[in-house]
Amino acid sequence: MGEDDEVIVLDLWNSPFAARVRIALREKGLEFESIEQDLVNKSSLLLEMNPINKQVPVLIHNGKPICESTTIIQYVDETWTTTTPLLPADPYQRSRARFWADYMDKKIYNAAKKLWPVGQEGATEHLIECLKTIESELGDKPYLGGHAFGLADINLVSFSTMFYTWEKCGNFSLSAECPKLAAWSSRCRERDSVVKSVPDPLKYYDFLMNLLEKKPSN
Ligand code: GS8
Repeated sequence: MGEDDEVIVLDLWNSPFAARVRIALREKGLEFESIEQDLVNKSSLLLEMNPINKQVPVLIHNGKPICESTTIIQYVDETWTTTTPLLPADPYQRSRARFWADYMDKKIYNAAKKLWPVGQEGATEHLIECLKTIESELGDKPYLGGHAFGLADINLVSFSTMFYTWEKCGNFSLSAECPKLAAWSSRCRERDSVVKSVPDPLKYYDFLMNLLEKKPSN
């Protein structure tokens, strides 16, 4: 990173998508400024930097905005190449990393969203089925990409802040259903980049319960 590089994250402590960006930057050993956003009253900076989606996270690198967490991680990897690759070099393995990174959003996140405020019919079973698919892809590898922690791991470990909430709302045990995935989560959560970036699962659970209590039911 050049001395003049300015790296800013339009951030939100409880956003798993923003956590991904914090993890990627920390894996690269980069210094960055985090600017916490208010999603109820969106800042003019957020609206200017992400006018299409108006969402966090946004990475602002030397004044240029990059949006969408998975795109940001890939940008970070392609921009700061000297340390800790986040994607494999081989094109086929890169495509697999991207496939699994996408699976976390399309399948896991969408399945988990159905657990609250009131669990929908079959929501827990569907989420467990999706988690088992990852369990099987993981097999006996330490990380989804093999020996190196990378893009697909980042996209899933960002959700680990919600694992306890999923277990409580879905009434299941991750370690009983998917022991390899639970062990993978503990392994990832020993990494400094993850410890510093992913909020404590109990804190996330309390935050969500408070939010749901305040929301009128309809
Ligand atoms: C999702 C970002 C997102 O949902 C990504 O970056 O990967 N696909 C995107 N951000 C939420 C906060 S996290 O729940 C957000 O900014 N919501 C505000 C809004 O949609 O208005």
